[in-house]
Amino acid sequence: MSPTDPAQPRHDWTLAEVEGLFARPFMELVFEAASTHRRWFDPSEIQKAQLLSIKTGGCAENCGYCSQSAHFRTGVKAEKLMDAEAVLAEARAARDGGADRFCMGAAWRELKDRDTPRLTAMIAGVKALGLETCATLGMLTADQARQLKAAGLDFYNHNLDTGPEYYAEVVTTRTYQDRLDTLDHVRAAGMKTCCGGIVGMGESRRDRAGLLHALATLPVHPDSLPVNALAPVAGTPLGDRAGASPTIDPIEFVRTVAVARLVCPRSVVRLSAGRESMSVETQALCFLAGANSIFVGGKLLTAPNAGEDADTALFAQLDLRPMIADREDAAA
Ligand code: SAM
Ligand code: DTB
Ligand code: SF4
Repeated sequence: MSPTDPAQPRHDWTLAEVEGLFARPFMELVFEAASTHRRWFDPSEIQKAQLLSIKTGGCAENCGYCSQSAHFRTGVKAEKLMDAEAVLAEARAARDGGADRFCMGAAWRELKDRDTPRLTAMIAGVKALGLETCATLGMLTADQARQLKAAGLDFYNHNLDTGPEYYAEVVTTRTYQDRLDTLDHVRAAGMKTCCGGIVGMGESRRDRAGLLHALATLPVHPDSLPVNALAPVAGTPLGDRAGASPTIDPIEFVRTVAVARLVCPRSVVRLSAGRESMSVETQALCFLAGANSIFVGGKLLTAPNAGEDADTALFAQLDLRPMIADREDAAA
């Protein structure tokens, strides 16, 4: 196909165009997103990824949603970086439970060089188990990114979180450009990117469009695109403001997934945080609108997740099958 083929992903979206997609009649939007989804993916296949918090709490950043920031009293205790052996035991259990990708998350502002050898050992060990490897460790230098890639890291997660105009309402200890710089280093090292954001933080639809516009105009679209619904955490600024109620209208959430599918047609779009409190019907609409990945297991990093039994029932009810990672591609 030629680079100008209209079926090919575009990188020249304007914010007005993305806002225009959000404003489409809902039925048209979902139909178009479902049609695009079928062009690139089998709509019955859903990827299963599993998370592990390898270093919990005590983070220097002040992300207003996060249970692990040292700036807020949330009841999450700061812990040390886990040993590689303990991480590998969890990875083996995740693989045996049906996960395909294992994502190691650390509550760090940035990776410190003194921790890199322990990380590279973990990554090599998880890779040797036959899992796709992913990590989310905060900011990386170009050299650190190369070291992680050499150890066998397939994906790096680093979210833009929200649109550029709303960003300073969410976090002030780093800039949008800091995030973009780390994503540049990840791509330059030859790793795939996992990059998305959170909805339900009090942002406007324009901010949600701003997030998806930022993702769709990256030099390379994210390989994985997580769409999180704010999981409100008491003691954080955004959690306290939200209270215990759901923070985003389910139909607006589905719209966000549909627009993500349309502007980043080849990305694997993941229903991430907040899925636990979504009905089967909302999840089904999300899968119809182009979501094709979930986090499995009873826990995300610190927040609860829909457990194995609920997801086995979900897959059976909706006739879904696990997506099998392309091993050769993952190893490339
Ligand atoms: N410290 C690293 C960082 O921020 O990049 C890695 C871990 S961080 C917890 C990974 C992502 O999880 C965040 O960028 C955010 O998008 C998402 N996240 C964290 N807490 C959340 C919450 N309470 N609700 C929804 N998403 C959340
Ligand atoms: C992403 O976008 N969502 C995941 C993963 N990337 C690292 C994390 C969700 C965290 C939810 C809150 C918690 O477990 O503390
Ligand atoms: Fe730290 Fe990541 Fe939480 Fe922000 S989201 S406070 S960087 S762990």
